[in-house]
Amino acid sequence: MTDSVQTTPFLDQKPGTSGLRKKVRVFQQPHYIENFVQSVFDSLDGFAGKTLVVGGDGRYLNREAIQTVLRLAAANGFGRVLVGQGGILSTPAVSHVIRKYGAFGGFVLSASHNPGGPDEDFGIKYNIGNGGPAPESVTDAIYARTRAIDRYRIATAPDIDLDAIGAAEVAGMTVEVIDSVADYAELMESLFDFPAIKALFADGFRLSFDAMNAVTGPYGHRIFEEILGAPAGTVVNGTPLPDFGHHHPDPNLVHAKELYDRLYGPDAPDLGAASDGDGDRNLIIGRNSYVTPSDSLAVLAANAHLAPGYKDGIDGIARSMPTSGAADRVAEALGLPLYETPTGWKFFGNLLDAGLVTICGEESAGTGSSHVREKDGIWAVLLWLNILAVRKTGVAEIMADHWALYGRNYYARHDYEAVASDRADALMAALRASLDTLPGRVTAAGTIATADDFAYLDPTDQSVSNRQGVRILFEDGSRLVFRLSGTGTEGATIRLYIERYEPKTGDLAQAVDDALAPLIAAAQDLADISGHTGMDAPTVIT
Ligand code: VG1
Ligand code: CO
Repeated sequence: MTDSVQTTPFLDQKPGTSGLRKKVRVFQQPHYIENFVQSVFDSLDGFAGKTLVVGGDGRYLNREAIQTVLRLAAANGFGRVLVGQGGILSTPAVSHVIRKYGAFGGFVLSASHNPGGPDEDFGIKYNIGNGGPAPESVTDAIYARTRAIDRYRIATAPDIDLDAIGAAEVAGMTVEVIDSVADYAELMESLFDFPAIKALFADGFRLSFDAMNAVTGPYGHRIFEEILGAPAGTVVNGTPLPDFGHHHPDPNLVHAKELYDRLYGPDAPDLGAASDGDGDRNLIIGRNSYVTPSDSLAVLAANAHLAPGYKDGIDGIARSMPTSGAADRVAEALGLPLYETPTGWKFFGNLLDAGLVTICGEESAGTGSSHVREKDGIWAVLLWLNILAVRKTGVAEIMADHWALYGRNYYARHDYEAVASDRADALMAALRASLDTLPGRVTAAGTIATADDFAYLDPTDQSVSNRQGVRILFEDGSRLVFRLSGTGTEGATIRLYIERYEPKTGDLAQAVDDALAPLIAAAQDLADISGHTGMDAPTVIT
């Protein structure tokens, strides 16, 4: 039986950088999830009888939200839904399953790296038929619909058993509960030299992979330990927990500190890696050798041809605007196009679909390729493993070689979290108002060459995205970028991205803090960060 339920709009259902993210208690309001999911369906055409994919990162509310999505999908006329066992599917796995089974689209239930639990965060993201996040045209339509919605359609049906693999039924619609890992593991095996990586582990190579009590636990256990033969214990924190064990599942130097200490401690493993809540991010640390995500993107692009899936080379590279220019140097050397997009994976989808690029990345620990339409944490670790297996050398040596060839982009990101929204807006407004006066100004870090608010013209559909971050470019190629986060759920987060290029003939072994100190001082001066925020230091440095 299907009911049409009357409802009234919630005015705060605006998707951000990556879907709708709010506190769990916001999502728990009656009609809240239903309104959003119905608004997604109301913004789409032609899905009657088609397949939908649903999965999440296992956080608090995941199972309940999945049952709700199933009832709405049935009432709205979908023919079939594929759901990960236990409600578990990583973001890249959802992307792959959509593509592999020709689904109409899918929902990822996750707030990614944000904490989980009854007092923490939840999220819903809709992906389209190419497997990637809905583009802005779709998220804008969804938001408009959430502000006008007056009814939703929902089936009356009991919960299905999410743990039992196999077919079930919700009000006449087929639901197939699928193995969360199998399709994805098969894809990885098609891209990488598994025998070579197996031999690496058999030789005693040690990986420590921190799944952060989040979605990549089952993927890591199956792929690294069961299939590739890494010893038990390679994967730590490998069981997805609804509250991620009270941690932030954010693979950075603050929240993955234990991993960092292990890699910089005595008897360190050869490679340390971690992924986030929904499995799309990756952190890479060699023995005594942290790799910035921007550098990791450059190294993966430069060495991708060593993996079977990329043996004929890559077509191009895309990076988000705040990501360092390290990948640009690789693109230039390889004679490949380099695209600079706004922050968020949704901007890579068109470039990948058009075959303009093969590898994409963001400074926020996201790298991926044309194999799916999301960033992919396990994929990045496997590509590193494949490269290490072929080059038969360590991470630190690979980095030193890379910088000796291309020069080094010293880089850091400073986050000022939980700033009152009006204060953060005032800082950005003042910066934007000063843009015209900046060129020619002399600072602690040298003279400013240009300053602008980044705008992106999508070369495939000519769509324009404005106000994507303030860029201040210095005469020596150094750069400061300021933007506000679009994924937080409390106040505002100011992100300051700092970059300085050192040519290969320069000093490639400086401490990052020292290399960036003059730029950090200039940023303070130009934006009056402490004056606006009342904070004298960032809350997180990555
Ligand atoms: C952040 C990152 C961005 C990333 C986004 C989603 O967005 O900066 O690079 O694409 O999170 O990642 P923002 O707007 O807070 O800066 V995830 O792993 O949360 O899906
Ligand atoms: Co994520």
